[in-house]
Amino acid sequence: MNWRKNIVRIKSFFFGNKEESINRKITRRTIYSFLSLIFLYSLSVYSWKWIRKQKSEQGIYQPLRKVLNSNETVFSKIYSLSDLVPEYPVSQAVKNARVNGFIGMRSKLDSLWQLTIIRGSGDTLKLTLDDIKKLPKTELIFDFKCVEGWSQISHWGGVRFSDIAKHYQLGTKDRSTPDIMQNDEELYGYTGFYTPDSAYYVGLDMPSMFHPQTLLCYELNGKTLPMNQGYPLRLICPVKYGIKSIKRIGTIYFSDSRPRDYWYERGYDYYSGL
Ligand SMILES: Nc1nc2c(c(=O)[nH]1)N[C@H]1C(S)=C(S)[C@@H](COP(=O)(O)O)O[C@H]1N2
Ligand SMILES: [Mo]
Repeated sequence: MNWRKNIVRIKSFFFGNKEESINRKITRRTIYSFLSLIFLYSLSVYSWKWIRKQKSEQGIYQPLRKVLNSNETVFSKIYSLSDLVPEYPVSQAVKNARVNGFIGMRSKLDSLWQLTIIRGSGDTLKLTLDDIKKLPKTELIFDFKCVEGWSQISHWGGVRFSDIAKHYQLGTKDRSTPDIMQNDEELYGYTGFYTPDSAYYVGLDMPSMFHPQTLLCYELNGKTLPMNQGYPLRLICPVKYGIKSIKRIGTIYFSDSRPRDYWYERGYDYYSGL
C-alpha cells in the first residue's frame, strides 16, 4: 500500500467522503460528539480542580476573586455621581420593612452612644444623635436590594453623608472641606465603618459615599429608627447592595487602602455596586 492511499483513508475516516454510507456517517458523527463530550467534561473537571488548588484570597479562590475585581473595574468606570437611583411615592413604601442581618447588633446598646469619627491620626470627633439631627434632613424612598435576591421599597430619613462631611470637614487629609466634584487630591480613597462592638464592618469607595443619595439615617417611615433596623444611626447607600448599608454605626474612619469588610472577607464582591 502506498502512503497516498493511507492518507486518503485517514482523511475519510475523520471527515468522510462522497461514497460514504449513511450508517458510517452516523457512526462517525456519534464518535465525534462522544469525544467532544468527554473533552469538555474533562476540561471543566480539570479547570475546577485547578481553581481549587489556587490560593484562596479573602474567602474565595484567587481566579474567581480576579473575576470580581475586574467587575469592580468596569462598574466603577461607568459609575457617575449624578446618576440618581429611582425614587418612589410614600404610598409605595412598605409599612413593615424587612429585618435582615443582626451581626454587631446582639449586645446591648450603650445608652451614652455617640458617633465616633476618626478624621485622621489623633483627631477624633464625637457626635451625639442631636448633633447629627441639627443638619438638614433628607428623605429617600427607594428600592432596597439585598444580594440574597430580595428587594423592597422603603422610606428612610437622615443626613446626607456629603452634608455631614462638608459641615465637619471629613474625609480630607488636610481637613479642608471635601469637594468630590473637583477631583479632590486631598480626599481619602475610602470610608470605613464599624459597629460599636466591631463585629460588623464595611468599607466604601469615596465616590459612593459622596453620592447625593447616600445617607446616615435615623428614621424609618418617618419615625425613629427601630433597634433591629440599626438604631441610633445606620448607613443607607442606594448605589450598593444592602450588605454595605451597615446598621448601628459605632465608628467611621477614612483610609486610602480598602477598609476591612465583613462580607468581602467571606468571599463577596468588595465593590458590590448596583
Ligand atoms: N450591623 C449590621 N448591619 C447590617 C447587616 C448586619 O448583619 N449587621 N446586614 C446587612 C444586610 S446583608 C442587609 S440586606 C441590610 C438589611 O437591612 P434591614 O435589616 O434594615 O432590612 O443590612 C445590612 N447591614
Ligand atoms: Mo443583604
